Amino acid sequence: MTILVTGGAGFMGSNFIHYLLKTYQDVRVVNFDKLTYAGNLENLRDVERDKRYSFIKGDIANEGDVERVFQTKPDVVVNFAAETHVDRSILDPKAFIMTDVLGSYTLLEAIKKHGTGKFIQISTDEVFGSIEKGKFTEESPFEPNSPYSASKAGGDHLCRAYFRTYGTPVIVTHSVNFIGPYQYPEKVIPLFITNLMEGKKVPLYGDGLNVREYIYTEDYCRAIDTIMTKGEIGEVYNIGSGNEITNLELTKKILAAMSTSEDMIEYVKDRLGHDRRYSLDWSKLAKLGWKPEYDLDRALEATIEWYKANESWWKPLKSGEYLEYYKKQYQNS
Ligand code: TDX
Repeated sequence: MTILVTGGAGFMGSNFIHYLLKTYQDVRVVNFDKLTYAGNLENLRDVERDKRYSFIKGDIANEGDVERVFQTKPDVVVNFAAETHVDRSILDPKAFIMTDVLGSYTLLEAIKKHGTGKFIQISTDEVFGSIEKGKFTEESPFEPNSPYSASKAGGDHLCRAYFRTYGTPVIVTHSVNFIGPYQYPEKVIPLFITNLMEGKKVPLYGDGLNVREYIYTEDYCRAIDTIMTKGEIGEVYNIGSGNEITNLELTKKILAAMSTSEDMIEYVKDRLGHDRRYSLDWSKLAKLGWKPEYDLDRALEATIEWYKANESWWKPLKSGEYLEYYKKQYQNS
């Protein structure tokens, strides 16, 4: 079986490639990645000589690149390729529209032409907007609030439309926030852990009372595998964990786990359009036999340990383009 993983050099894509190669002997994994700032072949250094693995550089929004990668005749396509950072989408939305909307369209067109067994769209809880109480189900309406979530919503709508119109074998997945190894140090958890390791303060947005739900990388990979093997074409699946926490509580947990004082918190200006809370009902996925195994404390412990052991992975990332981005991000505050 050939599995095409787009965005395989990114955080979740590379975790999923590791998972596939560990779990399945008889598999061929094609990693198709544009290698933007968030794509890093270092994430896959340990598998690059594995005969079951290959890498093709290219952009999901480029028809020629996509045509080339479909010559590998994938049985399954898992679309991890995306621009994902909300704050970057606020500063500069265009890349999000190009990759998350046009990229999804280009892949769907290629599948219309070449066919594949299943196309799994990786998406987010953010497309549903913010919810004060209760949980979003797969039927909740899309109410995106950032250029990032609007772009993801656009890609997801195209998936639905291609299934309805052309019978393209699409499954859309929406997930809560991730926690785990190889996450680029712009997202709150790796940013805070690595800042503290460097003796820097952690910038907490607004009142710190926004709520997020976190799933550990390993649990998430098993969820995608469950959907890949047992999910029904044309369906939508939410992936959650029940691990909900405010940013402030999360920050305090990180500070305590790293034996640092709460003086290291720096309250900064709130994110524009900052969603208050995300929460997903994932009972539909549970019916396929999946459940998460990591609670937040265990996930956090494993993640902090990984960042401590892999300073040589993240240190080089916190330079160059990264510093330019933070200059823009904080220039008016
Ligand atoms: O410096 C920070 N300070 C801070 O308080 C950063 C980067 C974030 N935050 C807050 C904002 C959010 O309430 O922490 C929370 C989490 O922020 P992010 O890690 O940026 O994630 P979020 O905005 O929730 O979006 C994430 O989850 C859904 C991913 O970035 C998306 O790609 C995914 O779809």
